[in-house]
Amino acid sequence: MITRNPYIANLKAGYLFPEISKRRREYAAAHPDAKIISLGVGNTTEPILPHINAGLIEGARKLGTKEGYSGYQDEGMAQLREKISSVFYQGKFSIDEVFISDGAKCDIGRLQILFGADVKIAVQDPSYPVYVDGSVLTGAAGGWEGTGYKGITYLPCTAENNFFPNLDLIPQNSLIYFCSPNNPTGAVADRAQLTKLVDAAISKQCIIIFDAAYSEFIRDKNLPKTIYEIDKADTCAIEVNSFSKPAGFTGVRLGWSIVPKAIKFAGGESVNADWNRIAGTIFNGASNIAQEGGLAALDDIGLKEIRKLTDFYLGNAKLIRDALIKRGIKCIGGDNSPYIWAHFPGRDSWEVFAEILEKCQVVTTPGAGFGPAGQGFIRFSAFGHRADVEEACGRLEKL
Ligand code: PGU
Repeated sequence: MITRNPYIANLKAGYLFPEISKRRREYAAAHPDAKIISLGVGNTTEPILPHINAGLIEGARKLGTKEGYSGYQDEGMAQLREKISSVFYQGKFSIDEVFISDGAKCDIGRLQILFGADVKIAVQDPSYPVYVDGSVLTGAAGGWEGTGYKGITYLPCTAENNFFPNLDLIPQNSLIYFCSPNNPTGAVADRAQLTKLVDAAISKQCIIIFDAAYSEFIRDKNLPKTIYEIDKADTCAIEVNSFSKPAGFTGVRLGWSIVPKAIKFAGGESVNADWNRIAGTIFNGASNIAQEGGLAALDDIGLKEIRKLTDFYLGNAKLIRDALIKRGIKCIGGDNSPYIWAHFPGRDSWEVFAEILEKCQVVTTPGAGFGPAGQGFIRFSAFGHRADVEEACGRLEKL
């Protein structure tokens, strides 16, 4: 018999979100009359807005015509890559630095192949579980030890440090995962903080994978929406992003990664060239239909729809935040991000998760699922229908 991949055996628990779904199903089975509301997984709920949807429909229509048909498209539709560079990065990147993906999560998984099993990892704690679990899968992290995985440097982001980590903890020559607006805390790093991060990465010869999946939720004009607003970030940072949350494409699947040509490995080799090689080998591109939808999302009307949709979810976030504050629960996030990070000091977050489910029939996500520093916190997602969010907020009175 073939032996099991030992890296998979290193994973301590199942992936966080299926575990939450399992607990929800178990609760529903035991309480068949409960009207459960999910503020758990960050899954979009609102219909795709008409102009962007028309782009998707047009994409499908074109495939049924001789003139409009298209097949494999290597790194993605050139027009979309150009548009991404001009809309989000003032045309700073050439199209061969913009890689279209089927979503940020999928690209994070593939990007880990760039660095292999020997790379040192530094990660915000708490953070989106794919950074750590993916590192375990590639062998860059070892087995579970104490409260975390061996080989991972956890960078605690707590109320004490205003949810921005101590950069002195970052090891030399490491791969740093950084997400802003952050999932799960909702904290957004300001320009001075990101400048410090880039400076630390350069001086310690690190590469940053910057996850900007929630950048379209930033409303404060002083907050950077991309790491490339920071000088020299193009020498040390890869950025991943997605149409999932801003355009409602969680089920459509479309994202992108910026891999600047200026980033080099220790031996001087081009990271961009290696990424091109990897992507060409194991990825055959995002759906052409999704890419047509992406193009529609980035023209003037599409961008207005993105604004409208993100405004809607931010409206939900405000309701949740206000409801929690009214209950005397301290929280952050929810103003420039669709997540609210609520503090239940001294409590076990899985226990609080169970209590909220029991008393309010509201599904949340326990902070401990995002890393050791998430203990004592609960993440509330603002992705829901307004009526459900309003009802959930009312039920939070029972806490
Ligand atoms: N990056 C971050 C920081 C995310 O929070 C998510 C989704 C993604 C990437 C995924 O983007 P795609 O472009 O759709 O691949 N996070 C959600 C969904 C859970 C999951 O497993 O992806 C969440 O609830 O955290």
